[in-house]
Amino acid sequence: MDANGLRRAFTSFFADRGHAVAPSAPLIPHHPRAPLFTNAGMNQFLPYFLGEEVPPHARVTSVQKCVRIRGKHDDIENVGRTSRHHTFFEMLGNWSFGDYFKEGAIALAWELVTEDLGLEPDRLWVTVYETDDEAAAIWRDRIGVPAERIQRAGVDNFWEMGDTGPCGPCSELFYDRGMGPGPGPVRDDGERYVEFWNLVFMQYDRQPDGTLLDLPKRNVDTGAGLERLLSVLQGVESNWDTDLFRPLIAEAEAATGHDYGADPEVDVGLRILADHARSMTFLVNDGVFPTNEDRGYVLRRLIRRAVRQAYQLGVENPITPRLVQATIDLMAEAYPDLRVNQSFIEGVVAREEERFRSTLRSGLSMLEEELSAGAKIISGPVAFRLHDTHGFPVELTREIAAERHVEVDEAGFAAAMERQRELSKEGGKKEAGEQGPLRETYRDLIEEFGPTDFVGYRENESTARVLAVLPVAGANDSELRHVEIFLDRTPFYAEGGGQIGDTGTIRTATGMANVLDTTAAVPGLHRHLAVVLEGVISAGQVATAAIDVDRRDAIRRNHTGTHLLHWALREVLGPHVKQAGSLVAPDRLRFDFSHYGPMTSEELERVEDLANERILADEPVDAVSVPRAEADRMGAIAFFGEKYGDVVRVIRAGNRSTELCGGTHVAALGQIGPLKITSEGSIGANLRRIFATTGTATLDRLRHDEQVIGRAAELLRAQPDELATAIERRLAELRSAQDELKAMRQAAVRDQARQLAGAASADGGAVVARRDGMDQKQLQELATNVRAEPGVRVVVLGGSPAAGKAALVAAVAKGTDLVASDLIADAARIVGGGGGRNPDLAAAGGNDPGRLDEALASVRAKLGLES
Ligand code: ALA
Repeated sequence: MDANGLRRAFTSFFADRGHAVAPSAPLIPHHPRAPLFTNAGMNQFLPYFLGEEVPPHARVTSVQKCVRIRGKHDDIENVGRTSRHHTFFEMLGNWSFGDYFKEGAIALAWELVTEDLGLEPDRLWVTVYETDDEAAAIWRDRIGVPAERIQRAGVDNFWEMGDTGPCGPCSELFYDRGMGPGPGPVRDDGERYVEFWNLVFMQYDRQPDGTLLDLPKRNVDTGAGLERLLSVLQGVESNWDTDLFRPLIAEAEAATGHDYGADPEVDVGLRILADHARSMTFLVNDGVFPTNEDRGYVLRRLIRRAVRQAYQLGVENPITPRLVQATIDLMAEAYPDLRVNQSFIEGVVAREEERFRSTLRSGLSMLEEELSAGAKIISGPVAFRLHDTHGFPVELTREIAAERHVEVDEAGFAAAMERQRELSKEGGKKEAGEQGPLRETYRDLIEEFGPTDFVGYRENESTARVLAVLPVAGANDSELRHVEIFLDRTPFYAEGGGQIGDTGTIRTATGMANVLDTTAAVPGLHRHLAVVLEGVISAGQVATAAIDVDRRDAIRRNHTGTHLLHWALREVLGPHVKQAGSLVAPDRLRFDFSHYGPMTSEELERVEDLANERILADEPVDAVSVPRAEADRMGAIAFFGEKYGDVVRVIRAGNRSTELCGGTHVAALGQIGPLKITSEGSIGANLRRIFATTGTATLDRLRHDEQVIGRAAELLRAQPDELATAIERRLAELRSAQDELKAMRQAAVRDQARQLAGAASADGGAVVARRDGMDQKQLQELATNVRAEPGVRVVVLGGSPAAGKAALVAAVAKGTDLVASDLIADAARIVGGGGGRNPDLAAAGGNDPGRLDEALASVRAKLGLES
């Protein structure tokens, strides 16, 4: 059985037993309590476990792509060194949300592995949580597993998604690869027993303070590692020998020129290349870019780690693109979107490799120098320089050092980073806000009344019932008029999918409130953030809820405009353009997307033209709700990072743009009005941001620009069309006036210089004079001009450039034995200052201009002149 066969066998087994088949969720999870990357099949079902949403099916199965780097489950250090750890892997799973529990889960798993997959029962071992007598009894009495092959363990048999969140005792299935009697999985620390399936009895929600709360229901969450199960079924020693890895290892062999199996250390490197090839490919495909933060940093570290492995195996040429290509060849059948994004993914990794390769060699030799000089520890500044100048993620430095049993001075590194952060004043700006504990009340509301009925696609004003009025979290007594209002039905759109929330009013027989914003308190529950302006509003009342229609219309124009823009960008730049975020507000729209360089002005114009062509064609916009698979057939684009259910809403904005979207839209494209891009720029590596306007906002902008141009033209007394010529003319005039002024000033200085020099012959070539109102620079210019006159040996000028300031300058001609700085040293002290050390041309300043004459007299005395 190959990988495709196993994926199919698993999901159809469960589908035949009443499970809905869910597609793999993206690697970027959606729920606020989810980990950084999707680390298990259960992540996408968090709202069902936590009781925030009612699951559409009580039984589900899926094949989920997972990444385990960072967070509670992080396997990167083990990759390549064991037969079974990967940064990217696929998890086969089945779920029960309050349906079957321990007995059902255990019976299903046993049936699948022993009957459908044909594993010999004699080779199977199971473990249960140390106190879980119930599970142990089911295995023994109901299934018939001999008691000696049921073992108990502590933390290893208690699975948790992260430091907080859903968790519960679990029972694991193991396959014995060995011969003869053995100690069993709990006592064996080698690789004899392959743990291939984990059945979690999900009952608790771990709180930040460590306590366990009961989940609303008792659930089942299972996960079988596709790669591990495959290695068992294919009768091979390790995951690396399955059909999921052999072709990748072969590619790594071809690229490095090393044979797999010849040298254990080289093998580790080849396996790391095969492993990282998969994780980088899938991460970029799901919208992650190499950057210095969060997910982007993890990706950067993966790519750089792979490049460094390749480099040490002697590879001088780019390797990541060919590894990505091999991965896609292998995985595209199961994940067809990889093929669509192939050239984009290759481009992203190639550019990251190129960036790193340019400094890799110098960085490695710097590190090598430290290590071979016998360093016991890599100092903080060295680790920092490797990071900052050579692009070595500190984890990489740590790994290379650890290979030589050397540590990194973590505190020193952190301090150096901190200093840099302070310097670039970036500190404190980042870090997402703490997600406060979910308020029980919201859950109760959903439980009692079900999700809010959103009627805003059709209605602007609706009659509704007030379900609850709560004080805004954190409001004090004097602000009690700030409330959160919950209705059974509402025309107010709750902020989501980039579209901002509606504003408007809610009235009842006894009061009126202004709605300032609408958000989802928990998914599906519309929260109207309002201020009560008249009387009171209380639960149970009938209310009239009315949105601000003009504002919503503007939002509609921008939202449909965003879809057209997305479509046009893909037409002009290519299908690698993926939405990475958007903001749909009444006055403008913002669209962030993946693309590797600035757009040219031709590209921007082309995008605008395409979008406006569609707008002028005035094609209708419609929304249909269809099963996800049907939406895929329609070619609908799903927004990156969004979560969608089984039935999705597809917006067809005219005949070209088809996207999944829950937002509000115009009825026909013509209603959007003129669409204009107002700016395009970078917001990170391979990430661009566009601002644009539609409808009257475009008109407002046009008027504003007209006014600015009109005012400028008026000032220049030109017609707007001749503005550029008029400005050029004025600039030329200005330049020639400046040249003239400069020439005149120079002539005046030369004149003054000649006058001053005239007196010099009487004083044996020395000039000492006072000139007020000139700054230091002008005094210097005058002094050098005087020095240039025939017969002048030395010039000392003093003056007060401004109130409270004194300036002195000395210039000495070549061939005299006078030293300019010495000449004015005493004088400078007299005016309360000091000055430069230059022997030919020295300047000094002070702040006691009242003693300037005295200071100049001291210079005369020094030169032996009469005062
Ligand atoms: N969520 C469980 C795991 O990842 C099944 O092992």
